[in-house]
Amino acid sequence: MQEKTSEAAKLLKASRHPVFLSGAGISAESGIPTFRGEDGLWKNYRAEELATAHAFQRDPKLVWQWYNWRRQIISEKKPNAAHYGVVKLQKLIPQMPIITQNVDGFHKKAGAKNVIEMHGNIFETFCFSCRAYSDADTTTEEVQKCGVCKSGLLRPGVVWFGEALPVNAMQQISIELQKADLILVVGTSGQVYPAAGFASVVQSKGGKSIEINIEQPVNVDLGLTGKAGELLPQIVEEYMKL
Ligand code: BV8
Repeated sequence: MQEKTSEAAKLLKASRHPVFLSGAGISAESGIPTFRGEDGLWKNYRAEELATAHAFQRDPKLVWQWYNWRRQIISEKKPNAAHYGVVKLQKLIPQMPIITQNVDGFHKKAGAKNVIEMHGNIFETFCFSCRAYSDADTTTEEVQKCGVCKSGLLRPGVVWFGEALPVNAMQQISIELQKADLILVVGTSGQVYPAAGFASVVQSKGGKSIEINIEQPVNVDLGLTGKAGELLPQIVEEYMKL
């Protein structure tokens, strides 16, 4: 595998503007369940039953408590070697933005800069009706009323299925993808759009794609099969030899 991590380092070194894209797999070694894996979140729940505005309107308490359960898990865990590997890589390639589908906040927690949390952050909360952000306690069992409009219910600050992504995040991402000549994709099943289409945007402009996944990556210029927590630090090591 050293040959591949060295090849990845060379591609990164030769790149003028690489972008980094992560999914739930980069937090797997922190002990946070992914969505579609063997022990994934969606194994016991259906995304449509929980991660949608309709689900929240139908049963706000169920959805709120599901996010409480996930926040509890995340707050007991910490970033892993993969997150710290990306921070080291970004120190070597400061122009590399980190686009993440994850809502756990672990890239920022590990010290990464220029992080675009395209699906929001599970520890943020805003009002379902007036959309005012709230710093209310997110550990309560009960769904809380908005302190601004007094009528709406507070919801997690994440992007649900069927919801548009934050405008500023999408604007930033399109600027980065236009400049990108390489994309490094780590720990995503590539099932969720628009993130799942980012690699083909870069490739369609003649850019290169590298992917790290425990399952063999396909349709990429360079695929590394293995754990992000092992491979990312190895790529950094190889990069520093160049
Ligand atoms: C939108 C927040 C439009 C909530 C999430 C085409 C174009 C546009 C939209 C669509 C489209 N087709 C369908 C859609 C709709 C939909 C969609 O994509 N549906 C899918 C299911 C087909 N998309 C949307 O609704 C998006 N909105 O496009 O809006 C619009 C415009 C205007 C007006 C209205 C609407 C919004 C999508 C956001 C959904 N929210 N999360 C929450 O977290 O509860 S998505 C959710 O899935 C998470 O954010 C997660 O990050 C994301 C993707 O999953 P992955 O990260 O890939 O995780 P997964 O478990 O699947 O895979 C983990 C991978 O890691 C695996 O491959 C595994 O092998 C690997 N792995 C495991 N361990 C390791 C590892 N790899 C390396 N090392 C390890 N140790």
